[in-house]
Amino acid sequence: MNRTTATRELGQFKTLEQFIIERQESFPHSTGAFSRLLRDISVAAKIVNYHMRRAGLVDIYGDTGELNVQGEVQQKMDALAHREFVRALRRGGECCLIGSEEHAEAIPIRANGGSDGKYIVLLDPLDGSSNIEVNVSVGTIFSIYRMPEDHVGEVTLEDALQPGSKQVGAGYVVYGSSTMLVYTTGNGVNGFTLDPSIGEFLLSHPNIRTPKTGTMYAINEGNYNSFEDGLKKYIKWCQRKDKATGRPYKTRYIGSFVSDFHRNLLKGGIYIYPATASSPEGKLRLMYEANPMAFIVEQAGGRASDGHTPILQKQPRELHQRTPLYIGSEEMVRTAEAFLQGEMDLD
Ligand code: AHM
Ligand code: MG
Repeated sequence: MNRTTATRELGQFKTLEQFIIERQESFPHSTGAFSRLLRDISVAAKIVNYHMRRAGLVDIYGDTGELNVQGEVQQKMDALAHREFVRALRRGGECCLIGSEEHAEAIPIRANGGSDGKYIVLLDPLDGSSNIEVNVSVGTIFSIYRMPEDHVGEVTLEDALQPGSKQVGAGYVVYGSSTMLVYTTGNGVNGFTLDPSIGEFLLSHPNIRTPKTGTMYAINEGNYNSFEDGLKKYIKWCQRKDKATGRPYKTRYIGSFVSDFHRNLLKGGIYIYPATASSPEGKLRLMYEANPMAFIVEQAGGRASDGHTPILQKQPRELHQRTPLYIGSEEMVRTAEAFLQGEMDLD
């Protein structure tokens, strides 16, 4: 794809905005609210990208001296990204409630003129932010729900606690060697690369399909001793030589979920963050990390589970709930599940 795009002129690409409008026109009763919401998100992503590209030159490295709701050190860029996304969504007026990794409570939004938007946005404004100082890719992850039909009164967190299968949109932005926005609305997955010269996201990766299997696994193996037995066996299986399946697989762990996920989505692979001794529920958050990526991966032909239950079927109990996560190429995730459930063993 990149080989051909290199020779294409800018004007031949569809912009994100054009793409969104074309999709919207195929829904005759659409009010355009969802399209405007996506536009608001993309504007915030461009602002965060602008700041990120200058990290090292201005005072945005390092931590704020505060802990976030998870008890983790909040990086200055975490706080900045949170502020920009909340601002853009507030200004846009299509969103009635925001849940963010960087804020303990859900944030209700009262839009211009008092009328509430009808979408709920849950996000990790800057995932993997401890990597910024060393110039490693980081990302934003977002999940979109509609307000429940039967909603009455004030908007509360209860309205957001819907299983991932109810998402109406999800996406991520990876701030890497280029900046890309990848999203789905349940009708395939499309990727857009930011052209910094014209400030537009351009459709560079239409209709992304993830390989059925791959040769890369991503896991923090430093935690090996606290993995459950089935997972230990699966890791050993990945490392064994086998011509037919291309093993031993390669370990590739950036420690930045969006980047690890993005690589696996395009090339095939599995990302695992299991329950460990220090994170007995897993580390990643169900509502704004696992759910949106699970929606995307399934739309691209892949699979996501907590090792037993599909991620999108899990009923959330709280905003910052964690979950073990096995996500990526369908065959690889199924094999890992088979080891966890005792259906496969090392011979
Ligand atoms: P964050 O949301 O606080 O940035 O944490 C999530 C990150 C993921 O991007 C990454 O895959 C994982 O934490 C790495 O964790 P570990 O250092 O335990 O391997
Ligand atoms: Mg995160």
